[in-house]
Amino acid sequence: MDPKQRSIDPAAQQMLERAAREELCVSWDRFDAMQPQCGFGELGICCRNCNMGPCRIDPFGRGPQEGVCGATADTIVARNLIRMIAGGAAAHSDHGRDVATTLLAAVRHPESGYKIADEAKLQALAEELGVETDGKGVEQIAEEVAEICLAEFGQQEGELKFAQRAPEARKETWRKAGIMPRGIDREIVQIMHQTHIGVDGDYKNLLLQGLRAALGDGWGGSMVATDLQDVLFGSPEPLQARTNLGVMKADHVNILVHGHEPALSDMLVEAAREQELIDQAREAGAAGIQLAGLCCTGTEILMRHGIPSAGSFLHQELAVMTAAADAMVVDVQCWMPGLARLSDCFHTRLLTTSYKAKFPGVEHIQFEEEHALEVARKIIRAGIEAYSKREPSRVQIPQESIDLIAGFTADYVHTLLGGKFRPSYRPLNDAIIQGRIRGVAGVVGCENPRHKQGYCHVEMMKELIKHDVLVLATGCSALAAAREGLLQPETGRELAGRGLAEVCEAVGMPPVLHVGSCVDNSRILIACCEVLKEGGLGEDISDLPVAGAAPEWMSEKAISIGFYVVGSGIYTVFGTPQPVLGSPKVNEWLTKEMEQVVGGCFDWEPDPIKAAQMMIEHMNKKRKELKLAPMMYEEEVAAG
Ligand code: SF4
Ligand code: MSK
Repeated sequence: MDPKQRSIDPAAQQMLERAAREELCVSWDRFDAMQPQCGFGELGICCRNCNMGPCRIDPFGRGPQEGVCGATADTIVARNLIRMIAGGAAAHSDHGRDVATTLLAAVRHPESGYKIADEAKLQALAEELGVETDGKGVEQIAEEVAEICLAEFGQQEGELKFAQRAPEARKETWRKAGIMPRGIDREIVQIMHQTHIGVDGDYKNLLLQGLRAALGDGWGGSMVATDLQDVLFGSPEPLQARTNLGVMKADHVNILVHGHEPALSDMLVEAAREQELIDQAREAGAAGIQLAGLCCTGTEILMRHGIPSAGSFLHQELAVMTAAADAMVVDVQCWMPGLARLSDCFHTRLLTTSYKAKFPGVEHIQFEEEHALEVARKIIRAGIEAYSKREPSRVQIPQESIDLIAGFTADYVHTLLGGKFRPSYRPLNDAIIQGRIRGVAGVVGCENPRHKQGYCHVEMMKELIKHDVLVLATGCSALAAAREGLLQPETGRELAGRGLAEVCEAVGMPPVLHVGSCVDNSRILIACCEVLKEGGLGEDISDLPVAGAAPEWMSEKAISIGFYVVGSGIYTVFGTPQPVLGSPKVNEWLTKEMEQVVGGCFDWEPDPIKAAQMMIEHMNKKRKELKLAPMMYEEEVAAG
């Protein structure tokens, strides 16, 4: 296929041309080879939950309508879906647990090299969690906070501490629906139990448990991850960085760090700056060490240290194909097993580091928090060794790279809008109330070779900002926006509607704010809470003119995020449908009836412009319900 049909990014297109020329296989090729994909799987109507099966329901009504046990399409679809939620919530939340154990390692093992970077955030968190701080040192407070957070994961009964941050009205909704989350471990175990052969056959009951587990992720595991990462590695503040494959340097040792958890990547930042290692790189003939990120672990070090990002999910194989990636270090989530074979075609040393994420034949350097800095040094040395095996004649690094601003947290927005001396969300609320800003959209999630890479993210965001919608982006979505210049104040403002552009200009921000990695979608929930606290826009998140979208989603984590966002009362549009169309009843519940339960629901729309219009329509409806002023420049917007 023409590379231009596969990605909107010229750098990706160049690498795809190379792949075709050199007959290298990447995810897009494997996607094509997989066609036609299994229709039963797409519709969600195959079941392998016991050995009487596998069973599949005939979607045309001509064959079996029940599995061997008698499970209907509704049961099978709902069971499969909430097992996906369990997978996604587990990934985020286990990440959160790892951060809590890293915080413990930081205080119990000073030799680990970790330091507490944001003591103010630690103090605030301690106060919120009821930790007595008087007379205690930072280490002791951090230890107690980490232990309380760890206990949240296994909490058997009662309400999560972090879920108390939600507005009262929201908590009441959850209690009434029986979906106030307990510890995520319990919620996930319950999903696995409930979906076992011969347990729950009620699709609505199954979906409610899916919601409960997802809420335990968003208001539990992911939120713990975000908060403790800020404590340990520092709360991000807006900074300038660069992204795309062009950040790799032909004359440097290039070390790419890929995955999700900053425990290792943050330490690699420190190690890569050590003079001894830089000298070793120079002795090997390189000009220095270039560290660059991929996916969310890349975003973690981008927004805290300005380390460049080589790209998003679909860039991972393309980065190896530059023939200049000396080491690619992966931790957990979103690294493709296909990297193993591809890196063998080059000199790249692919290194796994987590006991949870290995691959046959791939070199493993075990990451241990207690010796984090030592492990990071070992990885850098591996990259330097690999550099000497590089074949300079094969190196082809695309020139493309672009500046971006990242690091807009819910906390920082206070200062950004209200100023250092009177931090406040008031200016944002006022801009929404007066009709300069129509509403706020969270455009998040992955990439997927099913779509032209980046196209849906970018077109949706352009349509939204044109209609005065402030966009918050995370993960791969934010990186797609960055590659198009949408994270630059000037470029972004040119594309924004007049009302939004005026606000952006007044505070010096782009109309698309990069708020972090996948787990940082929890920051969007907190931002909604802050807007409500500021007043004038209702009592509950479901009152706000806000919407969510995952236009190019692919992972189970995206489904969990979707469910906790909708469960928090936010209308959300997914690009392609979740695998539920095999049950019209489940589909109806997710896209309509769920709104009666939680005040939000899903929609599926592959066309990004239409999807953006659906989100805008939803915001208009909410504005009307709140009796807000008409949009200031509506006629200009309508005239294009
Ligand atoms: Fe078939 Fe029921 Fe077993 Fe699923 S649980 S494989 S539908 S018999
Ligand atoms: S990395 S989960 S592809 S956003 Fe978080 Fe990107 Fe999706 Fe992975």
